Amino acid sequence: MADTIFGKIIRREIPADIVYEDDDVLAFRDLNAQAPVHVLFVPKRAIASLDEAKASDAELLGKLLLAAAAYARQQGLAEQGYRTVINCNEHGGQTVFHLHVHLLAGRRMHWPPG
Ligand code: D5M
Repeated sequence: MADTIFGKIIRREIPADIVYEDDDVLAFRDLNAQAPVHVLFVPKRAIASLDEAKASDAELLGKLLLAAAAYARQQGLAEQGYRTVINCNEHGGQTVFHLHVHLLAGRRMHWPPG
């Protein structure tokens, strides 16, 4: 797949406010925060979108969600709650084609989302 801005962040070619890292996942603050806490969880092995994910990506996708949940718990965000979002393709609002999970917290979320 084509390189993206998130690939550059993973390779440390451009700066980001990194809040979590393990062998498979990198998490950093969203530049365009939509909530008091807005962190992006990104797999180091890039998948362009959720639509591109394969059965062989199941473990990596699970790790991504569990990393977001663990971070939220560790930051004391879980009791009040939070939202995770994966935007997919144009109508889903995806702008960076390296799959990522948004973790939004610190305010009450609205439903339905816009
Ligand atoms: O989300 C892509 C998100 O990525 C969007 O909320 C802005 C954010 N973004 C874009 N460039 C950067 C950098 N350089 N650092 C941090 N955050 C960034 P999507 O779901 O694709 O619309």
